[in-house]
Amino acid sequence: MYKLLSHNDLDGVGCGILAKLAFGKHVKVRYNSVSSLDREVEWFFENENQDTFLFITDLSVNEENEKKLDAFYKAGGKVQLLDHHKTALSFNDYAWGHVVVTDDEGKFTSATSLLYEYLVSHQLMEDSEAIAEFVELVRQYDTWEWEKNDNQQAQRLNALFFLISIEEFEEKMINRLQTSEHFGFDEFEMKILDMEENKKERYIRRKRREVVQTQVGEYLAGVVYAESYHSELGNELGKEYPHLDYIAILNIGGKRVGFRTIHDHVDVSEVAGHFGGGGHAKASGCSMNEEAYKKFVVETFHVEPLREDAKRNHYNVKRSSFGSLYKNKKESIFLIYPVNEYEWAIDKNKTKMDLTFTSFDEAEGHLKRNDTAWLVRDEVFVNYLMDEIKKK
Ligand SMILES: [Mn+2]
Repeated sequence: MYKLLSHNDLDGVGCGILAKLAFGKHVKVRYNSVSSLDREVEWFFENENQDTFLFITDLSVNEENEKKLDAFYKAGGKVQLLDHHKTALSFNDYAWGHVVVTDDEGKFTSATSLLYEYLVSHQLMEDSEAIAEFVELVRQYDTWEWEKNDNQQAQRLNALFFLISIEEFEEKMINRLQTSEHFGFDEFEMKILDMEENKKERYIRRKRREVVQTQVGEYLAGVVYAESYHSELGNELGKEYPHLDYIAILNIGGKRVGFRTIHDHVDVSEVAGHFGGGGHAKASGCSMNEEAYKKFVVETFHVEPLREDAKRNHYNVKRSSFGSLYKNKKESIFLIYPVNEYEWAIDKNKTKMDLTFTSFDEAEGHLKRNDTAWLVRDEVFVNYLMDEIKKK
């Protein structure tokens, strides 16, 4: 018998699907949240036949279970942990641990891609084109490579995963992978995926107007409440407000915080680690402990949300040689403009500020971080210019 304990996201369930394809009815699969895995491992030791081969994928265990697993392995037990999270690298110290963040070609791995490689190389499964395509979609989704590659199929696979129950998803995928030459969606799935996409876009548009900005330690965070679409939301908000170091997504009901960043200078697994959580450099999470609750909920509750930059302007646009006009809640007016080819300056209420910047983006970042200003609409800009002309 085999037992697989895996994460309850697409990558984790991808592992369950592979295990069922390989072992059929000889495997029991349980999906877990980050926090429920350790209970399942304890249950395994207390109740399961100790001849069972235990796989743990996409998650890692606490110190106590780490010791138990090692003792189990040393006493002849069969166990294999496969993970791709940076925070789990220390499990490579064990013969039963295999943690790889990037493969030999420098590509980011996922738990599903690691398990596929394991099963094929141990001759527990035959490789197939459809399965390899499915595994690659899961990997691209889990590592965000799909975005760079604009791989909509990977994004849609995850959307489908959230539209139906895990059981239904497993069943559909197992059938498809056993019978099709190539992986794809059927017509009905395509239709509901289109509808889902529109719904998600509206949701994210609304959330863009609910972000509050707060300093947490050395970083400036954007804080938003959301129960759904965490990955896409974190990414969209990060791009909308690039001056923020990361986005903290609060799920009050689940008492969880998710962290996302689009920046290379921030490692959100460290941010989550500070609050007792973990994850990847670009995506991580933690339980909402007292400190996180205070920082992200209590201290931000009365802060007004950020205003979006005006989007449909023709005249007041960013990086314009005529200058770009901003405003903030204190009714201060800011103009960012180039002084020469190498230098950008900011006028605050028509007085030049001391600092200068090497690029527009640097100047704007400074303005948004320190003065929470937004790009105003064309008509405000035009009035501003008329005023200037009148004075002259
Ligand atoms: Mn994963």
